[in-house]
Amino acid sequence: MDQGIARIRGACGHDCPDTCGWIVDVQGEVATRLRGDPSHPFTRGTLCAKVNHYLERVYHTDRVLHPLKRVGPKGDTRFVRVSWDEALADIASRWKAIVAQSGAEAILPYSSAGVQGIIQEASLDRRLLGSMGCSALDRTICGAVAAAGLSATIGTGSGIDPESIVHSRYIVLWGTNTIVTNLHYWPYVREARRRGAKLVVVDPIRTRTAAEADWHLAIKPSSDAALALAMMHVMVRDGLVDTAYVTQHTVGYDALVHRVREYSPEAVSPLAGVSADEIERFAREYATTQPSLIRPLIGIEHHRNGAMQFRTLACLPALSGAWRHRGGGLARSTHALHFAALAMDRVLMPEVYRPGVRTLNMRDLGKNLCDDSLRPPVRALMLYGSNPMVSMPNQSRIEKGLRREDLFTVVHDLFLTETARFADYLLPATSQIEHLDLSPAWGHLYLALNRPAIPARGESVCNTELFRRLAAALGRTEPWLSESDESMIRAALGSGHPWLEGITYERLWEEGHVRLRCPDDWRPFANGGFPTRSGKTELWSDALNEAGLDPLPSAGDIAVGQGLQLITGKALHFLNSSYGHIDRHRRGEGELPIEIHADDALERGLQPGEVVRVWNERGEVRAVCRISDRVRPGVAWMPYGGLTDAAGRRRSVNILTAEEPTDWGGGSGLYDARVEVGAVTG
Ligand SMILES: Nc1nc2c(c(=O)[nH]1)N[C@H]1C(S)=C(S)[C@@H](COP(=O)(O)OP(=O)(O)OC[C@H]3O[C@@H](n4cnc5c(=O)[nH]c(N)nc54)[C@H](O)[C@@H]3O)O[C@H]1N2
Ligand SMILES: Nc1nc2c(c(=O)[nH]1)N[C@H]1C(S)=C(S)[C@@H](COP(=O)(O)OP(=O)(O)OC[C@H]3O[C@@H](n4cnc5c(=O)[nH]c(N)nc54)[C@H](O)[C@@H]3O)O[C@H]1N2
Ligand SMILES: [Mo]
Repeated sequence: MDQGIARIRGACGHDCPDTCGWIVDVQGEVATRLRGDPSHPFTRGTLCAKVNHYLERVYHTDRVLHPLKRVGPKGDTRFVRVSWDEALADIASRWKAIVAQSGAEAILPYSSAGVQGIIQEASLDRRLLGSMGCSALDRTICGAVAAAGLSATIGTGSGIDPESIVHSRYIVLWGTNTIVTNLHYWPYVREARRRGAKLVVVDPIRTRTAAEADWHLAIKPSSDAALALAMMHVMVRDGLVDTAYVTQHTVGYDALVHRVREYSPEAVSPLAGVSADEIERFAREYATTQPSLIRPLIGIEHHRNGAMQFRTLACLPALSGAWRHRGGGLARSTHALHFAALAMDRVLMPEVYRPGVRTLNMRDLGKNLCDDSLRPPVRALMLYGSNPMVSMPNQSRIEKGLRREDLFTVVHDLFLTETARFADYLLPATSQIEHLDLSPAWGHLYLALNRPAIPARGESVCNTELFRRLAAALGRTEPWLSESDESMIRAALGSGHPWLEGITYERLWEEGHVRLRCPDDWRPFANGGFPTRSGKTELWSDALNEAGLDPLPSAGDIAVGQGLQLITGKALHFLNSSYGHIDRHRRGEGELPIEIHADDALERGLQPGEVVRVWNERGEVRAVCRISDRVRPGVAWMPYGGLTDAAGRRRSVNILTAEEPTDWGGGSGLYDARVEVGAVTG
């Protein structure tokens, strides 16, 4: 060890499946280096285009380091520095007045996964705001629809251990851009290919990942369920179904057989935009090359038929019998596996929440803020770990709502985000190297302890400390509102779950990360045992039937409409909206582009490199036109996460998206937006 340098293990807190282990070098109280932990099996000593520069974020001159109070009109960003005591006292008295006049439901907490970890993401905030009886927030913008869809079929949103992909022989990355969004999984895919696996990518865009595949199926957006039904059609017709598995471990097979009759490859080909021959081949290869693995992540849930798409995909591994084999089946988020092992109720304490409060969906922020008929109206917002002005649909309506002079908005963040510009109080938040957290992952089974490496910068506080302070300012004295961070983490680890055996706070403190004690060769559904009502894969679902939904898999509501269908997927240099204000990352992405097919450009008379208008009934952005065969005719691609358009205006791509509920599970049909593209005139 070098003289005077302490090396502290931690874990990335971003909303990303990889949850990398990192090592921070600290001299005195200054972090001098942050690198991927070479001993972390998933991280393997490397980070990513974003987090390689994490210390620039920590020490950025734009960091908010003191509580700020608005002095100008909303959105003018004129703030003055105030003390924590002053800010807390004023917030407490404003909230008390609102509660007295309109009831606590007039206060809406608003947070997402800006920091991921069991205490900083959700703990004392839930206890305090839940026990006050504030409105509840339905946090379904990411993962909830996928989980709801999969659960309808297999009872869970997760599947096998993603690492067992190395044993797969046929891998389908289905609507996920692994190299951009899940980079540390790529070496596992490569290893499987080295051992002979074939890689298929199903994605309307020829992403970086699709370009690396053995076979790219450039499907039409939201037609995945139709494609899967056609695959099942072929499997049933050609006797490629694992009948023993289906008989023992599924319900509703006969009804499914009846259903898939109408989904012949010829019938589905025009819907999915791939040829009947390709569908035949895909079905045959998928069914006969075992172990076969389907790997979706989030992309396909951002459609109106998102849940049905996931539900339908989840039928395939039962028909193929892929669950039997190591490396076969379906692998999605591992969060549910971590959360099943940890004693989360001890952290969240749902028993203290006031029952019967209303729930508002996070997708509808703009709508709710502008809704005069809402009783009580939203009079106060407590925002943290989310930047809805950029990340939620219908940016213009959100802005209109946030501009309301009668709305009292408190934002807790590290930066003056697009949302924080409209705050009445902006409170400084710590970065991940300044606070403690326990970090489960949604892309693997390593649980990490994130140790603080440096003291909190300026007067910033972590989320848990913020809510301890708010509770005290409100005069609340219950001990569970001031529980320490360490105590909550120890409580979560103390579940007695077999997968946590031997995983103690002390061990995590020393080692940084430990793999959950998932059995070797874990094949959760090799012998059935699905956590569904019937204990089987539910090809027919009574639960959906009772909810008035189609009990069988179907193509769902495939997006159609005028103009181009706009997919706004994740960008390499941004993490959702984070890093959008940092020059290095903006340069990395360049000016906001729109990629369209040559046919669509020709029809509109557009040239490559030209700045064009992209618009619909909700708004307009300017973007640099890229003409590319990475997209199919009728589909346009723009990266999500940037803060400005190509004319330098504060407009994100979400000015073009609508608050559009999906079939079930919440969420929003973000990728169903329709746009027109044209020359800038005048
Ligand atoms: N660099 C970077 N990494 C990130 C993030 C980031 O912002 N930047 N964000 C993180 C977060 S929060 C998440 S949720 C994950 C998301 O990880 P992914 O799910 O991998 O990411 P997305 O870009 O949402 O969508 C993946 C792909 O789905 C495709 N797609 C869209 N519609 C359809 C469809 O109907 N059918 C099919 N088959 N494909 C479709 C898109 O073209 C896109 O390439 O990434 C995480 N990682
Ligand atoms: N058009 C389009 N829209 C999308 C998507 C898309 O693909 N296309 N993806 C959707 C998805 S999958 C997701 S997950 C959402 C993400 O949407 P958001 O959850 O809003 O994500 P971010 O924009 O990264 O905002 C996170 C904020 O948390 C702050 N933060 C970080 N750490 C802390 C902390 O410790 N404490 C506090 N208080 N704040 C902290 C960051 O500075 C940042 O401002 O976007 C969704 N919106
Ligand atoms: Mo997400």
